[in-house]
Amino acid sequence: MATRKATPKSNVSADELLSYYRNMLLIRRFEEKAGQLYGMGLIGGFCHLYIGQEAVVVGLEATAKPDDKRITTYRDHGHMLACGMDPKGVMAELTGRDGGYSRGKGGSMHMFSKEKHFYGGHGIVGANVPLGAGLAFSDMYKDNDNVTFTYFGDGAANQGQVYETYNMAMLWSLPVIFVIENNKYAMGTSVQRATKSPSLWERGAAYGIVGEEVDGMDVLAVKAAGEKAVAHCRARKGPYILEIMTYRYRGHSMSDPAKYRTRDEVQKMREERDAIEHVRELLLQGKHASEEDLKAVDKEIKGIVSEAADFAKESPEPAPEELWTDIYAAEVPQNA
Ligand SMILES: Cc1ncc(C[n+]2csc(CCOP(=O)(O)OP(=O)(O)O)c2C)c(N)n1
Ligand SMILES: [Mg+2]
Repeated sequence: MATRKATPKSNVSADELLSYYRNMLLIRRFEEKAGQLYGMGLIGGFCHLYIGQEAVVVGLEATAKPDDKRITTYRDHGHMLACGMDPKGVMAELTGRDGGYSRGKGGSMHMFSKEKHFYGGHGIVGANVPLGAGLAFSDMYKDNDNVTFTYFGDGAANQGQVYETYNMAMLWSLPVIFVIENNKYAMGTSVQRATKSPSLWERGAAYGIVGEEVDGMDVLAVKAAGEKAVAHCRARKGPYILEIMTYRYRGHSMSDPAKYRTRDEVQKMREERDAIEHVRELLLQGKHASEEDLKAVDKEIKGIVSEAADFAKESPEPAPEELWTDIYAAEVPQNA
């Protein structure tokens, strides 16, 4: 692994650095386990793994306060874990069990947590972008200082509804951070094959929205950029775009022939730019943690993930009557 210097932009304590390591490792191990359960036939339907992209959500969550809102696409397990949702409930939803966040009826792409202000999990590419602006609109309306993190991919960034949303978000000065997770591919289509204007964040300029490109394999760079974006939105200066350059190591979903990129390309990223290895090196080089400390973290994470998998296997399937629940709202909230 090539050695990289610590990012000078962000001053973080040893405890913070260790917590990023832990949170990124939780996502990675959770996703590896989800991949295994899928292979065993315990997870049905779609399953899009986040392996490789962990620094994006962990870096941004480090800048959030609990009341901030988050909304994302179908590649969503990492976002749920990073905002503090219970790994057991997420894994049980993946296996379609009653103990899951949507009582086993939603699966990988459809989980929500009111408590953690996590608004999904959306299978329709781009559709969550206007919804994210709507969440931010509610906070503007209530006159609080919350922000909404609205995550979407490089592929989604070519959709028309994204630009309609940019226009309205800037017009109303909404406190929304548009987070483009540019992992270089939309299914099997590379960014270069999809557009002649590959700098996705710069498109905000057409609407007067500021933004920047960020190294998404460096959690400290993500955090530093996130802090700027959050401060901008909390100060009611309007939306902000973060185009975070990242990479997914696994296929688009579990059924991906992977013919659109070489093994060497993936291997090179893993070996030279892995975000977890980066933080591991910073911790060891800075003597913030010893090999033993990190082993203890690995062990703790393994325990959490295997407990989640056991829970997911043991939880019963939802009862047939559940088919008729959670379709329409039982009550319409008046002052939520
Ligand atoms: C409106 C719509 N069109 C097409 C699809 C099929 N589809 C699912 S994911 C995807 C690629 C999106 O890529 P990107 O936005 O880069 O996100 P990533 O998967 O890389 O995280 C496509 C075309 C869909 N779900 N919704
Ligand atoms: Mg993509």
